[in-house]
Amino acid sequence: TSQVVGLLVLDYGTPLREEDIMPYYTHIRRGYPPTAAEVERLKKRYRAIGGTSPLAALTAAQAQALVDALNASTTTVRYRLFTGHKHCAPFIEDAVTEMAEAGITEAATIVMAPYFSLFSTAAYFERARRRAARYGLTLHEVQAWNEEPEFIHYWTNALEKTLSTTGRDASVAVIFTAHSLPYHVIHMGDSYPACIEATAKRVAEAVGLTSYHMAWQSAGVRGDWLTPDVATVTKKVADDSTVRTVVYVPIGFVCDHLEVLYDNDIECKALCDTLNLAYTRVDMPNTNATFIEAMHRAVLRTGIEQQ
Ligand code: FEC
Repeated sequence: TSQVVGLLVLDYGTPLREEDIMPYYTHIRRGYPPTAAEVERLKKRYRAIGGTSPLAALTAAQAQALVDALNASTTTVRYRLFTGHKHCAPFIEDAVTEMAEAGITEAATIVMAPYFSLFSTAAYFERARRRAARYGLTLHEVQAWNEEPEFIHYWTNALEKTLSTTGRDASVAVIFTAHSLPYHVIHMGDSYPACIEATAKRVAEAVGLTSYHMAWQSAGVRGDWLTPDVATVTKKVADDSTVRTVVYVPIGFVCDHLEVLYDNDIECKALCDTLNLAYTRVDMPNTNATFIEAMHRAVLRTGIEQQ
């Protein structure tokens, strides 16, 4: 029988019920509780997308598709799936402990965030590594997977599909978006913005766009964040009276969740309505086979099967 290795899939996490919103938001704030008004605003956003986010179910489906693809393509090892969240239980550390208790000594680990960031992926791995050290468990980390050709293919195909319905003349503006970051993280030398811009450029070139925009979305309410933000860019796009349609491409994210379903589909759409622009958004990867293949290849690149 082949050796059993772990596949540790990590994601942001989401509140499963309305009463989970307060502890979730407090965890995001590193233990400092948000104000009542901030919690109310967040509750309203979840209610507007149907009460809860599809993030939990979609991550579970993506992780299952990934482990199935891995097991279908190897006889050297047998992958066993474990999942942990950054901001809610079971936490990253819980998942690592569960692996160790199941007798796993080697595991590949991937974050459902494709771009390396000190704030995002590095923080997930740091927590996983610290807990794994307790058990002598070896983690093979996928540091980033935005450069996987299949990842670029997914977004190229998705954008082409949307442009086949909107047309691609000067009346259509394309805005690539990703989650904003607090400005101080950028001062720490984070490569996140540059990596996202490079991936957007590769997709734009593959699609043959002559012009496109990049914007940061979903910034928090406190402090300074990356610029330009998506509202500013949308207004700038509207200044050109030939533009009638905006196509949003949330290449920073990998499934339908609050930041896309609310911040794009409700907030950006409302802004487009006031500016007399037609709102369109490309489909998120979710369990698309090309997208799952990108993660599959990234896991193999860690060398976990060459033990
Ligand atoms: O669908 C869902 O229920 C969860 C969607 C969700 C994803 C996500 C991804 C990222 N975030 C990143 C950075 C920050 C920073 C702060 C921050 C705050 C929130 C809040 C909610 C939330 N985030 Fe998030 N994020 C998601 C949800 N995020 C809810 C709290 C309310 C709000 O501020 O809007 C600000 C922390 C602070 O206030 O101190 C910074 C980054 C990503 C993409 C990478 C990743 O997934 O790890 C970066 C999905």
